[in-house]
Amino acid sequence: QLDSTQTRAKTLAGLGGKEGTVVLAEKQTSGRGRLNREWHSADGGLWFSILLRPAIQPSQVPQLPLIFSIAVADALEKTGAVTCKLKWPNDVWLAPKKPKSKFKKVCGILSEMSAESDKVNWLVTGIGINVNNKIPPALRKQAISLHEALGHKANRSELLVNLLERMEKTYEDFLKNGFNSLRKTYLHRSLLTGKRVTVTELTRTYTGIAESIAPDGSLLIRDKTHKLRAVLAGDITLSSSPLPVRRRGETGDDQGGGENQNPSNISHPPNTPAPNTPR
Ligand code: BT5
Repeated sequence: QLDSTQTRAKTLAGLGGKEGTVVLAEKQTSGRGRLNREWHSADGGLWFSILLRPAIQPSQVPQLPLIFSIAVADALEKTGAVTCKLKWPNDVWLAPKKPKSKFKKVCGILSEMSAESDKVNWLVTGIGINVNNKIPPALRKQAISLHEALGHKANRSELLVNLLERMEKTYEDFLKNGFNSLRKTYLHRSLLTGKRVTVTELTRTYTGIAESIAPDGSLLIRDKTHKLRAVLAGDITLSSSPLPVRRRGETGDDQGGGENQNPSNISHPPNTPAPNTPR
């Protein structure tokens, strides 16, 4: 039992711990999400953090939760009849493989780093997966466990070994070829693409259609004035209310949904911090 695998891994990072060090807990008493939100981490889940020392620019760090979420989705699907989707920037959502199943959050990823302006000293990526743990009543509308989706308990050690192997492979691929080489795979699993969403950034909230993921990993939103905005950090909720899209003239026909390979006219919010970085 630990307060948080994240805290322990960061201490090890400061003491010169090696790349690839994994801190795993049966249970966390102070598991955390982004912005210090509480992360429920009871017995039976998979709660771990990995210490990495990638030779990348600090601006690329937000791409790591994206690539690791692909590895989590693949490893979870390997356990049985479940389907996974990726919710930008750091969630994996899961549903039993049957018609009309509802997707809910099964995994959250948190990245924290120590960096200089052009160098990452270390990066600690925390992964929390609801495997056989009970979901507390307050979270049941939004969270699901693998046990619940499969209808039986899952083997956590098999899942962990499989996941670590996939993470290593994805990480090597990313270091060699960059995020863009994994972008199509991410888009293929994206929960948000084509959906109406509400974006909450540090200083503003707006609605739009999630159109694609940019080559740098930011989420591209077509807002109601038809402007394409790149979201670097923020919370995204799927909105159920209809979104009035102001058309370009009378003939505009794009309400989103397609993949925009070469987005022009992208607006970046000023002074937006990188996602998942400690504040
Ligand atoms: C995350 O944050 O999703 C990142 C979670 C990272 C947890 C891992 S576990 C190992 C390592 N050690 C740690 O201390 N942390 C990492 P965020 O996107 O901010 O989502 C947090 C929100 O998810 C909360 O505010 C709740 O609404 C919801 N939540 C809390 N516990 C959950 C759970 N077990 N399953 C699904 N949703 C949960």
